[in-house]
Amino acid sequence: MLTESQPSQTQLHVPADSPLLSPNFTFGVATASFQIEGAASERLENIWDRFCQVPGAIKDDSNGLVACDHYHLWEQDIELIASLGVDAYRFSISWPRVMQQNGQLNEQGIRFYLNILERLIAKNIKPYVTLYHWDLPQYLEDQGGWLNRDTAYQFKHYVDLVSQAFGDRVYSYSTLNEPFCSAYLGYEIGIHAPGLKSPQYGKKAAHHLLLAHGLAMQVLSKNSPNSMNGIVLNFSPCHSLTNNPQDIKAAQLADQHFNQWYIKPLIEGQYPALIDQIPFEHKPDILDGDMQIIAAAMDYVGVNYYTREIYQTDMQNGFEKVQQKNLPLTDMGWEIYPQGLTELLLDLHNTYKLPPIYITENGAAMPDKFIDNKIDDQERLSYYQTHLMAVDSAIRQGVNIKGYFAWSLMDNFEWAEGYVKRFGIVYVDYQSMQRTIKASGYAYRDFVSNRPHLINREVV
Ligand code: GCO
Repeated sequence: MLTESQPSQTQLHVPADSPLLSPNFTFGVATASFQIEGAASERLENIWDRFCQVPGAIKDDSNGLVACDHYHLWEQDIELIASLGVDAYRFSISWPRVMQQNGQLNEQGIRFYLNILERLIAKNIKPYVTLYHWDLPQYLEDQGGWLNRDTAYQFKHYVDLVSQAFGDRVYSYSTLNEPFCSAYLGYEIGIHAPGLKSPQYGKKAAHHLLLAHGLAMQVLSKNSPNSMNGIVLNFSPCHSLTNNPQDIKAAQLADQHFNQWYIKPLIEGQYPALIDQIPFEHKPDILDGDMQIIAAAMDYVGVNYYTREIYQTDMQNGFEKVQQKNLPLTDMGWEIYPQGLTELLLDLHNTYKLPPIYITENGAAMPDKFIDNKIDDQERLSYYQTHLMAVDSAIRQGVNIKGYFAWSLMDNFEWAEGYVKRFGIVYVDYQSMQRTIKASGYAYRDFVSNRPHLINREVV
Protein backbone atom coordinates (compact mmCIF):
# COMPACT_ATOMS: atom_id res chain seq x y z
CA MET A 1 0.00 0.00 0.00
CA LEU A 2 2.99 2.22 0.36
CA THR A 3 4.02 3.80 -2.92
CA GLU A 4 7.71 4.03 -3.64
CA SER A 5 8.02 7.36 -5.34
CA GLN A 6 10.86 9.32 -3.92
CA PRO A 7 10.93 12.83 -5.38
CA SER A 8 14.19 14.57 -6.06
CA GLN A 9 14.67 16.70 -3.04
CA THR A 10 16.65 18.88 -0.76
CA GLN A 11 18.01 17.33 2.38
CA LEU A 12 17.72 18.31 6.01
CA HIS A 13 21.10 19.20 7.36
CA VAL A 14 22.71 20.50 10.52
CA PRO A 15 26.36 21.35 11.20
CA ALA A 16 28.60 18.37 11.97
CA ASP A 17 28.99 19.52 15.58
CA SER A 18 25.24 19.91 16.13
CA PRO A 19 23.92 18.62 19.47
CA LEU A 20 21.01 17.19 17.45
CA LEU A 21 23.41 14.55 16.17
CA SER A 22 24.24 13.28 19.64
CA PRO A 23 23.40 9.58 20.14
CA ASN A 24 21.30 10.62 23.15
CA PHE A 25 19.05 12.91 21.16
CA THR A 26 15.77 11.20 20.20
CA PHE A 27 13.98 11.74 16.91
CA GLY A 28 10.43 10.62 16.46
CA VAL A 29 7.11 11.08 14.73
CA ALA A 30 3.78 11.76 16.44
CA THR A 31 0.06 11.06 16.04
CA ALA A 32 -3.08 11.01 18.19
CA SER A 33 -5.79 8.40 18.53
CA PHE A 34 -8.88 10.27 17.33
CA GLN A 35 -6.98 11.81 14.44
CA ILE A 36 -5.89 8.50 12.89
CA GLU A 37 -7.63 5.43 14.29
CA GLY A 38 -11.21 5.37 13.04
CA ALA A 39 -13.03 2.16 14.12
CA ALA A 40 -15.39 4.27 16.17
CA SER A 41 -17.93 1.47 16.50
CA GLU A 42 -15.42 -0.57 18.49
CA ARG A 43 -15.25 1.91 21.33
CA LEU A 44 -17.42 4.20 23.45
CA GLU A 45 -18.61 7.46 21.99
CA ASN A 46 -16.33 10.41 22.77
CA ILE A 47 -16.78 14.17 22.83
CA TRP A 48 -15.34 14.56 19.33
CA ASP A 49 -17.81 12.06 17.85
CA ARG A 50 -20.59 14.19 19.30
CA PHE A 51 -19.01 17.53 18.35
CA CYS A 52 -18.56 16.40 14.73
CA GLN A 53 -22.34 16.09 14.49
CA VAL A 54 -22.87 19.78 15.25
CA PRO A 55 -23.58 21.51 11.92
CA GLY A 56 -20.69 23.79 11.01
CA ALA A 57 -18.40 22.60 13.80
CA ILE A 58 -15.99 20.87 11.40
CA LYS A 59 -15.03 22.81 8.26
CA ASP A 60 -15.51 19.92 5.82
CA ASP A 61 -18.36 18.30 7.81
CA SER A 62 -16.17 15.27 8.40
CA ASN A 63 -15.70 13.11 11.47
CA GLY A 64 -13.40 10.51 12.99
CA LEU A 65 -15.42 7.41 12.17
CA VAL A 66 -12.79 6.09 9.75
CA ALA A 67 -9.98 8.70 9.83
CA CYS A 68 -6.79 7.01 8.51
CA ASP A 69 -8.19 3.60 9.44
CA HIS A 70 -5.10 3.07 11.53
CA TYR A 71 -7.06 0.70 13.76
CA HIS A 72 -7.01 -1.79 10.89
CA LEU A 73 -3.80 -0.67 9.20
CA TRP A 74 -1.59 -0.40 12.30
CA GLU A 75 0.80 -3.12 11.17
CA GLN A 76 1.66 -1.41 7.90
CA ASP A 77 1.79 1.92 9.71
CA ILE A 78 4.41 0.58 12.10
CA GLU A 79 6.35 -0.73 9.09
CA LEU A 80 6.14 2.79 7.72
CA ILE A 81 7.43 4.30 10.97
CA ALA A 82 10.26 1.76 11.04
CA SER A 83 11.11 2.58 7.43
CA LEU A 84 11.63 6.21 8.45
CA GLY A 85 14.38 5.10 10.82
CA VAL A 86 13.11 7.11 13.79
CA ASP A 87 14.00 6.31 17.40
CA ALA A 88 10.54 6.85 18.84
CA TYR A 89 6.84 6.99 18.09
CA ARG A 90 4.51 9.26 20.06
CA PHE A 91 0.86 8.19 19.94
CA SER A 92 -2.14 8.44 22.21
CA ILE A 93 -4.43 5.98 23.92
CA SER A 94 -8.12 6.42 23.27
CA TRP A 95 -9.69 6.41 26.74
CA PRO A 96 -13.11 5.38 25.30
CA ARG A 97 -11.44 2.44 23.53
CA VAL A 98 -9.77 0.94 26.56
CA MET A 99 -12.45 1.61 29.18
CA GLN A 100 -16.03 0.52 29.56
CA GLN A 101 -18.68 2.71 31.10
CA ASN A 102 -18.74 0.47 34.18
CA GLY A 103 -15.18 1.51 34.96
CA GLN A 104 -13.58 -1.74 33.81
CA LEU A 105 -11.05 -2.26 31.05
CA ASN A 106 -12.17 -3.06 27.53
CA GLU A 107 -9.87 -6.00 26.83
CA GLN A 108 -10.15 -5.68 23.06
CA GLY A 109 -9.02 -2.08 23.22
CA ILE A 110 -6.13 -2.96 25.51
CA ARG A 111 -5.09 -5.73 23.11
CA PHE A 112 -4.96 -3.24 20.25
CA TYR A 113 -2.46 -1.07 22.11
CA LEU A 114 -0.48 -4.00 23.51
CA ASN A 115 0.02 -5.20 19.94
CA ILE A 116 1.29 -1.78 18.94
CA LEU A 117 3.58 -1.49 21.97
CA GLU A 118 5.02 -4.95 21.42
CA ARG A 119 5.59 -4.40 17.72
CA LEU A 120 7.32 -1.07 18.36
CA ILE A 121 9.57 -2.62 20.96
CA ALA A 122 10.40 -5.50 18.61
CA LYS A 123 11.45 -2.91 16.03
CA ASN A 124 13.50 -0.99 18.53
CA ILE A 125 11.22 2.06 18.41
CA LYS A 126 10.55 3.67 21.78
CA PRO A 127 6.84 4.05 22.59
CA TYR A 128 5.93 7.53 23.87
CA VAL A 129 2.38 7.19 25.07
CA THR A 130 0.00 10.11 25.57
CA LEU A 131 -2.85 9.19 27.89
CA TYR A 132 -5.22 11.98 26.93
CA HIS A 133 -5.23 13.64 23.54
CA TRP A 134 -8.70 15.22 23.80
CA ASP A 135 -11.04 12.25 23.28
CA LEU A 136 -12.99 12.23 26.54
CA PRO A 137 -15.68 9.52 26.78
CA GLN A 138 -19.01 11.23 26.09
CA TYR A 139 -20.65 9.69 29.17
CA LEU A 140 -18.20 11.64 31.31
CA GLU A 141 -19.00 14.83 29.42
CA ASP A 142 -22.65 14.12 30.19
CA GLN A 143 -21.65 14.34 33.85
CA GLY A 144 -19.96 17.70 33.36
CA GLY A 145 -16.74 16.69 31.63
CA TRP A 146 -13.72 18.72 32.68
CA LEU A 147 -15.96 21.14 34.57
CA ASN A 148 -16.65 18.30 36.97
CA ARG A 149 -13.86 17.70 39.46
CA ASP A 150 -14.71 14.02 39.51
CA THR A 151 -13.45 13.67 35.92
CA ALA A 152 -9.92 14.11 37.29
CA TYR A 153 -10.48 11.09 39.53
CA GLN A 154 -12.00 9.12 36.65
CA PHE A 155 -8.84 9.89 34.70
CA LYS A 156 -6.72 8.65 37.60
CA HIS A 157 -8.68 5.40 37.63
CA TYR A 158 -8.30 4.93 33.87
CA VAL A 159 -4.56 5.64 34.07
CA ASP A 160 -4.24 3.18 36.94
CA LEU A 161 -5.81 0.36 34.95
CA VAL A 162 -4.06 0.99 31.63
CA SER A 163 -0.64 1.51 33.14
CA GLN A 164 -0.98 -1.80 34.96
CA ALA A 165 -2.08 -3.49 31.75
CA PHE A 166 0.84 -2.01 29.77
CA GLY A 167 3.37 -3.11 32.39
CA ASP A 168 6.90 -2.08 31.52
CA ARG A 169 6.32 -1.69 27.78
CA VAL A 170 6.01 2.09 27.71
CA TYR A 171 9.16 4.16 27.42
CA SER A 172 7.49 7.45 28.26
CA TYR A 173 4.05 8.56 29.41
CA SER A 174 2.49 11.98 28.88
CA THR A 175 -0.55 12.43 31.04
CA LEU A 176 -2.19 15.14 28.92
CA ASN A 177 -1.63 16.71 25.56
CA GLU A 178 -2.09 20.47 25.56
CA PRO A 179 -4.51 21.09 28.44
CA PHE A 180 -4.80 24.68 27.13
CA CYS A 181 -6.60 23.39 24.04
CA SER A 182 -8.92 21.12 26.01
CA ALA A 183 -9.81 23.89 28.44
CA TYR A 184 -9.80 27.07 26.38
CA LEU A 185 -10.78 25.84 22.91
CA GLY A 186 -13.20 23.25 24.29
CA TYR A 187 -14.90 25.02 27.21
CA GLU A 188 -14.24 28.75 26.83
CA ILE A 189 -14.50 29.60 23.14
CA GLY A 190 -16.12 26.37 22.00
CA ILE A 191 -14.28 25.76 18.73
CA HIS A 192 -13.22 22.29 19.90
CA ALA A 193 -15.22 19.55 21.61
CA PRO A 194 -17.31 19.67 23.69
CA GLY A 195 -18.03 23.13 22.22
CA LEU A 196 -19.01 24.98 25.40
CA LYS A 197 -18.59 28.74 25.40
CA SER A 198 -18.19 30.75 28.54
CA PRO A 199 -15.39 32.89 29.95
CA GLN A 200 -16.27 31.30 33.28
CA TYR A 201 -15.45 27.77 32.13
CA GLY A 202 -11.91 27.88 30.74
CA LYS A 203 -9.92 28.15 33.94
CA LYS A 204 -12.21 25.83 35.89
CA ALA A 205 -11.74 23.14 33.24
CA ALA A 206 -7.99 23.83 33.17
CA HIS A 207 -7.72 23.31 36.91
CA HIS A 208 -9.42 19.93 36.74
CA LEU A 209 -7.19 18.91 33.84
CA LEU A 210 -4.07 19.89 35.77
CA LEU A 211 -5.40 18.06 38.82
CA ALA A 212 -5.99 15.00 36.63
CA HIS A 213 -2.37 15.25 35.50
CA GLY A 214 -1.10 15.37 39.08
CA LEU A 215 -3.26 12.46 40.19
CA ALA A 216 -2.08 10.44 37.19
CA MET A 217 1.55 11.21 38.02
CA GLN A 218 1.00 9.58 41.44
CA VAL A 219 -0.35 6.47 39.78
CA LEU A 220 2.42 6.35 37.16
CA SER A 221 5.18 6.64 39.72
CA LYS A 222 3.68 3.60 41.42
CA ASN A 223 2.75 1.49 38.37
CA SER A 224 5.45 2.58 35.96
CA PRO A 225 8.39 3.93 37.94
CA ASN A 226 10.88 3.22 35.16
CA SER A 227 9.14 5.11 32.39
CA MET A 228 9.78 8.78 31.80
CA ASN A 229 6.63 10.52 32.97
CA GLY A 230 5.50 14.06 32.26
CA ILE A 231 3.08 16.25 30.35
CA VAL A 232 2.87 17.92 26.93
CA LEU A 233 2.08 21.64 26.73
CA ASN A 234 1.67 23.94 23.75
CA PHE A 235 3.18 27.39 23.71
CA SER A 236 3.07 30.38 21.40
CA PRO A 237 5.33 33.28 22.30
CA CYS A 238 3.17 36.41 22.63
CA HIS A 239 4.60 39.45 20.91
CA SER A 240 3.26 42.98 20.98
CA LEU A 241 2.33 44.73 17.77
CA THR A 242 4.13 47.94 18.76
CA ASN A 243 6.47 49.16 21.47
CA ASN A 244 3.69 51.13 23.00
CA PRO A 245 3.37 50.15 26.71
CA GLN A 246 -0.31 49.32 26.26
CA ASP A 247 0.45 46.76 23.58
CA ILE A 248 3.36 45.32 25.54
CA LYS A 249 1.04 44.88 28.50
CA ALA A 250 -1.53 43.24 26.25
CA ALA A 251 1.02 40.70 25.01
CA GLN A 252 2.13 39.94 28.57
CA LEU A 253 -1.47 39.41 29.61
CA ALA A 254 -2.09 36.99 26.75
CA ASP A 255 1.08 35.12 27.70
CA GLN A 256 -0.19 34.74 31.29
CA HIS A 257 -3.53 33.41 30.08
CA PHE A 258 -2.32 31.03 27.38
CA ASN A 259 1.20 29.93 28.30
CA GLN A 260 2.14 30.62 31.91
CA TRP A 261 -1.25 29.53 33.25
CA TYR A 262 -0.26 25.92 32.52
CA ILE A 263 3.48 25.67 33.08
CA LYS A 264 3.70 27.72 36.27
CA PRO A 265 1.39 25.60 38.47
CA LEU A 266 3.06 22.44 37.17
CA ILE A 267 6.55 23.61 38.07
CA GLU A 268 5.96 26.04 40.92
CA GLY A 269 2.66 24.93 42.40
CA GLN A 270 0.92 28.25 41.82
CA TYR A 271 -1.02 30.05 39.14
CA PRO A 272 0.34 33.31 37.68
CA ALA A 273 -0.48 36.56 39.51
CA LEU A 274 -3.24 37.02 36.95
CA ILE A 275 -5.40 34.81 39.18
CA ASP A 276 -5.90 37.80 41.48
CA GLN A 277 -7.14 39.97 38.61
CA ILE A 278 -9.69 37.76 36.93
CA PRO A 279 -13.35 38.01 37.98
CA PHE A 280 -14.38 35.71 40.80
CA GLU A 281 -16.73 33.74 38.52
CA HIS A 282 -13.79 32.87 36.25
CA LYS A 283 -11.59 31.50 39.00
CA PRO A 284 -11.00 27.77 39.36
CA ASP A 285 -12.21 25.94 42.45
CA ILE A 286 -8.94 25.13 44.18
CA LEU A 287 -9.17 22.80 47.16
CA ASP A 288 -6.51 22.36 49.84
CA GLY A 289 -3.69 20.20 48.56
CA ASP A 290 -4.55 20.60 44.86
CA MET A 291 -1.52 22.69 44.02
CA GLN A 292 0.88 20.19 45.59
CA ILE A 293 -0.73 17.40 43.57
CA ILE A 294 -0.44 19.45 40.38
CA ALA A 295 3.22 20.24 41.01
CA ALA A 296 4.31 16.59 41.22
CA ALA A 297 7.91 16.14 40.07
CA MET A 298 8.15 15.25 36.38
CA ASP A 299 10.82 13.45 34.40
CA TYR A 300 10.37 15.73 31.41
CA VAL A 301 8.19 18.42 29.88
CA GLY A 302 6.94 18.13 26.31
CA VAL A 303 6.83 21.37 24.34
CA ASN A 304 4.65 21.71 21.24
CA TYR A 305 5.49 24.67 19.03
CA TYR A 306 3.98 25.85 15.76
CA THR A 307 4.00 29.65 15.68
CA ARG A 308 4.02 32.91 17.64
CA GLU A 309 1.11 35.29 18.13
CA ILE A 310 0.98 39.07 17.94
CA TYR A 311 -1.23 41.14 20.25
CA GLN A 312 -2.40 44.67 20.68
CA THR A 313 -4.37 46.32 23.44
CA ASP A 314 -8.12 46.09 23.46
CA MET A 315 -10.46 47.88 25.82
CA GLN A 316 -12.67 44.91 26.56
CA ASN A 317 -10.37 41.95 27.25
CA GLY A 318 -7.10 43.78 27.63
CA PHE A 319 -5.64 42.10 24.55
CA GLU A 320 -6.56 41.28 21.00
CA LYS A 321 -4.85 39.00 18.50
CA VAL A 322 -3.60 40.77 15.37
CA GLN A 323 -3.57 39.08 11.98
CA GLN A 324 -0.58 40.60 10.27
CA LYS A 325 -0.41 40.75 6.53
CA ASN A 326 2.46 39.79 4.26
CA LEU A 327 4.03 37.29 6.63
CA PRO A 328 5.02 33.77 5.52
CA LEU A 329 2.13 31.51 6.54
CA THR A 330 1.38 27.80 6.62
CA ASP A 331 -1.86 26.42 5.26
CA MET A 332 -3.37 26.92 8.74
CA GLY A 333 -2.70 30.64 8.37
CA TRP A 334 -0.05 30.36 11.08
CA GLU A 335 3.06 32.49 10.67
CA ILE A 336 6.28 30.59 9.98
CA TYR A 337 8.49 31.94 12.72
CA PRO A 338 11.30 29.54 13.67
CA GLN A 339 13.15 32.03 15.87
CA GLY A 340 10.07 31.91 18.14
CA LEU A 341 10.99 28.35 19.06
CA THR A 342 14.48 29.33 20.21
CA GLU A 343 13.05 32.30 22.08
CA LEU A 344 10.42 30.13 23.76
CA LEU A 345 12.91 27.49 24.86
CA LEU A 346 15.29 30.10 26.27
CA ASP A 347 12.44 31.83 28.08
CA LEU A 348 11.23 28.61 29.65
CA HIS A 349 14.79 27.73 30.63
CA ASN A 350 15.40 31.15 32.18
CA THR A 351 12.06 31.35 33.98
CA TYR A 352 11.58 27.89 35.43
CA LYS A 353 13.52 25.07 36.99
CA LEU A 354 12.61 22.49 34.40
CA PRO A 355 13.27 18.83 33.89
CA PRO A 356 14.61 17.89 30.42
CA ILE A 357 12.52 19.17 27.51
CA TYR A 358 11.30 17.20 24.51
CA ILE A 359 9.89 18.99 21.49
CA THR A 360 6.86 16.71 21.29
CA GLU A 361 5.27 18.42 18.27
CA ASN A 362 6.47 20.69 15.53
CA GLY A 363 5.45 20.77 11.91
CA ALA A 364 3.32 22.50 9.31
CA ALA A 365 0.18 22.08 7.25
CA MET A 366 0.93 22.91 3.63
CA PRO A 367 -1.20 22.81 0.49
CA ASP A 368 0.32 19.57 -0.79
CA LYS A 369 0.00 18.67 -4.44
CA PHE A 370 -0.02 15.05 -5.44
CA ILE A 371 1.66 15.11 -8.85
CA ASP A 372 3.02 12.01 -10.66
CA ASN A 373 2.63 9.98 -7.49
CA LYS A 374 4.88 12.39 -5.65
CA ILE A 375 4.40 15.11 -3.07
CA ASP A 376 7.26 17.53 -3.37
CA ASP A 377 6.52 19.53 -0.21
CA GLN A 378 9.54 21.81 -0.24
CA GLU A 379 7.85 24.38 2.00
CA ARG A 380 7.27 21.82 4.76
CA LEU A 381 10.83 20.61 4.35
CA SER A 382 12.12 24.12 4.78
CA TYR A 383 9.88 24.55 7.86
CA TYR A 384 11.57 21.48 9.39
CA GLN A 385 15.01 22.71 8.39
CA THR A 386 14.61 26.10 10.05
CA HIS A 387 12.93 24.72 13.16
CA LEU A 388 15.56 22.03 13.67
CA MET A 389 18.14 24.79 13.55
CA ALA A 390 16.08 26.73 16.10
CA VAL A 391 16.32 23.74 18.45
CA ASP A 392 20.03 23.41 17.73
CA SER A 393 20.48 27.04 18.69
CA ALA A 394 18.55 26.69 21.97
CA ILE A 395 20.63 23.68 23.01
CA ARG A 396 23.85 25.53 22.24
CA GLN A 397 22.60 28.33 24.50
CA GLY A 398 22.18 25.94 27.39
CA VAL A 399 18.66 24.54 27.21
CA ASN A 400 18.42 20.85 28.05
CA ILE A 401 16.48 19.41 25.09
CA LYS A 402 16.49 15.69 24.60
CA GLY A 403 14.34 14.99 21.58
CA TYR A 404 12.21 16.17 18.69
CA PHE A 405 9.01 14.73 17.23
CA ALA A 406 7.64 15.72 13.85
CA TRP A 407 3.92 16.44 13.80
CA SER A 408 2.74 14.43 12.11
CA LEU A 409 3.62 10.97 10.88
CA MET A 410 0.79 11.18 8.39
CA ASP A 411 -2.03 13.45 7.27
CA ASN A 412 -5.00 13.04 9.57
CA PHE A 413 -8.18 14.54 11.04
CA GLU A 414 -7.13 18.07 11.91
CA TRP A 415 -9.90 18.69 14.47
CA ALA A 416 -12.20 21.60 13.52
CA GLU A 417 -10.37 21.85 10.17
CA GLY A 418 -11.35 18.31 9.20
CA TYR A 419 -9.22 16.51 6.60
CA VAL A 420 -8.45 19.55 4.48
CA LYS A 421 -5.32 20.57 6.35
CA ARG A 422 -2.44 18.16 5.91
CA PHE A 423 0.32 18.02 8.52
CA GLY A 424 1.85 14.67 7.56
CA ILE A 425 5.33 13.88 6.35
CA VAL A 426 3.39 11.03 4.75
CA TYR A 427 0.42 11.71 2.48
CA VAL A 428 -2.84 9.84 3.05
CA ASP A 429 -5.32 9.25 0.24
CA TYR A 430 -8.56 9.04 2.23
CA GLN A 431 -10.31 7.03 -0.48
CA SER A 432 -7.78 4.26 -1.00
CA MET A 433 -6.08 4.74 2.41
CA GLN A 434 -2.80 4.59 0.56
CA ARG A 435 0.15 6.23 2.33
CA THR A 436 2.82 8.00 0.26
CA ILE A 437 5.96 9.41 1.82
CA LYS A 438 6.37 13.09 0.98
CA ALA A 439 9.69 14.75 0.14
CA SER A 440 9.80 15.98 3.75
CA GLY A 441 9.35 12.40 4.96
CA TYR A 442 12.24 11.15 2.84
CA ALA A 443 14.40 14.02 4.01
CA TYR A 444 13.52 13.29 7.66
CA ARG A 445 14.30 9.61 7.08
CA ASP A 446 17.65 10.37 5.48
CA PHE A 447 18.51 12.84 8.21
CA VAL A 448 17.76 10.53 11.14
CA SER A 449 19.20 7.47 9.44
CA ASN A 450 22.49 9.14 8.59
CA ARG A 451 23.35 10.38 12.06
CA PRO A 452 27.02 9.63 12.76
CA HIS A 453 26.46 7.12 15.56
CA LEU A 454 24.23 5.03 13.30
CA ILE A 455 26.60 5.16 10.35
CA ASN A 456 29.54 4.21 12.57
CA ARG A 457 27.60 1.34 13.99
CA GLU A 458 27.03 -0.06 10.54
CA VAL A 459 30.71 0.19 9.71
CA VAL A 460 31.83 -1.65 12.87
C1 GCO B 1 -1.95 19.47 19.09
C2 GCO B 1 -2.41 18.57 18.52
C3 GCO B 1 -2.43 18.05 17.17
C4 GCO B 1 -2.76 18.99 16.08
C5 GCO B 1 -1.58 19.84 15.72
C6 GCO B 1 -1.84 20.78 14.59
O1 GCO B 1 -1.44 18.77 20.03
O2 GCO B 1 -2.21 20.62 18.89
O3 GCO B 1 -1.64 17.62 19.17
O4 GCO B 1 -3.43 17.13 17.40
O5 GCO B 1 -3.12 18.25 14.98
O6 GCO B 1 -1.21 20.60 16.80
O7 GCO B 1 -2.86 21.66 14.92
